[in-house]
Amino acid sequence: MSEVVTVDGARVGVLMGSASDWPTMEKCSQTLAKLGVTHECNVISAHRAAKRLEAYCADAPGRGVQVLICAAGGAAHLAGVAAAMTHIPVLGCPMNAWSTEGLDSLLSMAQMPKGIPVGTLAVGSAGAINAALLAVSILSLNDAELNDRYLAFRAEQSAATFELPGAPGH
Ligand code: RP5
Repeated sequence: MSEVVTVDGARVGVLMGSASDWPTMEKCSQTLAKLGVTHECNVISAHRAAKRLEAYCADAPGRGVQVLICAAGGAAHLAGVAAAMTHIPVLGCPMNAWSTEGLDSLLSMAQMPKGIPVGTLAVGSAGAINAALLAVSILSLNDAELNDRYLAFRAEQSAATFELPGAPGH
């Protein structure tokens, strides 16, 4: 499917450079869903579908999308190009694609020249999940119910207990 998929009421747009990024970015989508954030997911490569990316970035904020999460690997330009084409916050998820364990993607996103920011997360699953949480944190600033859900999530995480079989006191 090459058409852009839009979701009514989506507040976050998750973009990937390739469908091969989905196994990692599915964790981002699952985290957004867990916190009740309506979102949409699309593969729109900055390199292979530049005009579609431009159209998406022009259209999404007007539909209510408030944060973009962009995942890409290799020479990962997706987040930077998206950030150049829209003023809404862009979070970058570097993928561990085919070489350098994702360092190439990390630097491509983190080393944006001044003027066009990309909030870059960690390589791989940790960054994918944290991008969702950071998007939730941003949206929570103007959404009391979402803020409550986010605080509950953090409290639950803090309360988690850890079994260490054989360790003193466990
Ligand atoms: C990037 O190249 C994608 O974001 C992906 O991480 C990587 C490999 O893409 P495929 O060759 O698997 O399509 O553009």
